[in-house]
Amino acid sequence: MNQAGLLCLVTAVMLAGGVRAAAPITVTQKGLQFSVEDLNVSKGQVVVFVNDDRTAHNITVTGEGLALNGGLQQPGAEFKVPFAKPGTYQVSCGIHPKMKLSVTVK
Ligand SMILES: [Cu+2]
Repeated sequence: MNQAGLLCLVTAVMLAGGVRAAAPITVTQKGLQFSVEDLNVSKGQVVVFVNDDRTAHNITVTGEGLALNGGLQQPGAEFKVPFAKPGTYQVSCGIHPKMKLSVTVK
């Protein structure tokens, strides 16, 4: 096998081996709660927060040095959060304090 062939093979193995981040996970907000209370994701995985309520929400994400505020999220809107760093994160709603979700990134 020549060098170009070897490079091709290495690339194919990397792609097949899940070097790419896992597919996005969707979490919905409905009835003033998140669809799950605890979530495990892989490093680099994206969580898509969908507002399935008739009222606006405000996603906040804190943990591992991250402090993210998604702003006002209207009904039907999506908010995507990539979790790049392993650790534990708290997701909540700035408008509805009872809405809480814990995300563990491995
Ligand atoms: Cu809310």
